[in-house]
Amino acid sequence: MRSNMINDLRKPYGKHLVRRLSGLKDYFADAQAVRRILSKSDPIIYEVYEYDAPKKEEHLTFATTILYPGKIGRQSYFTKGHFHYRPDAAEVIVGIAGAGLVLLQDRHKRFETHPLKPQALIYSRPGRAHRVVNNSKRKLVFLSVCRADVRHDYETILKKGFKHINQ
Ligand code: S6P
Ligand code: ZN
Repeated sequence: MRSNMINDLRKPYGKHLVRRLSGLKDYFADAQAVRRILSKSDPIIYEVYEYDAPKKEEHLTFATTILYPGKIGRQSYFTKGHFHYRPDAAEVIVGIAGAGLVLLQDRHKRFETHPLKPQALIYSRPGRAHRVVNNSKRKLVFLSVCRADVRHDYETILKKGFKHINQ
């Protein structure tokens, strides 16, 4: 991003990450379905465009995620989901296109779900892990904003799991 303005958040900017099933295989519950799909192809589950902010507390970082529709067994495609290592780092998630769900969970497994759709804003309070699920038939696009010095804790979700939503 060269200027301080983005005209259309649905278009590419910043760092581009592509998350395929092979990188998410341990997150989905149905290992057989994962193996069956991977024997034929390695579908893209989601892509992220992330503003490359200086990793300093005075900066914010933001990212646009495009989460594709699809299923692995009975589970709809979802983002890995993570806690922030800083327990005081909150996040805002805003719907841009399509519809889905935001799952929020704290370290005591207290769990909430919120519908995500264009113009909906979900506040992931400090100490909450967040995962987004695309349970629709269309692309789901959303923006996330948080402080730029956060690091993501994926390990806890991988080991202890998120409450599953099969739909
Ligand atoms: C970052 C924010 C998002 C996610 C992105 C992908 O704090 O929550 O930009 O990184 O939606 O999800 P995940 O769980 O693979 O990082
Ligand atoms: Zn986050």
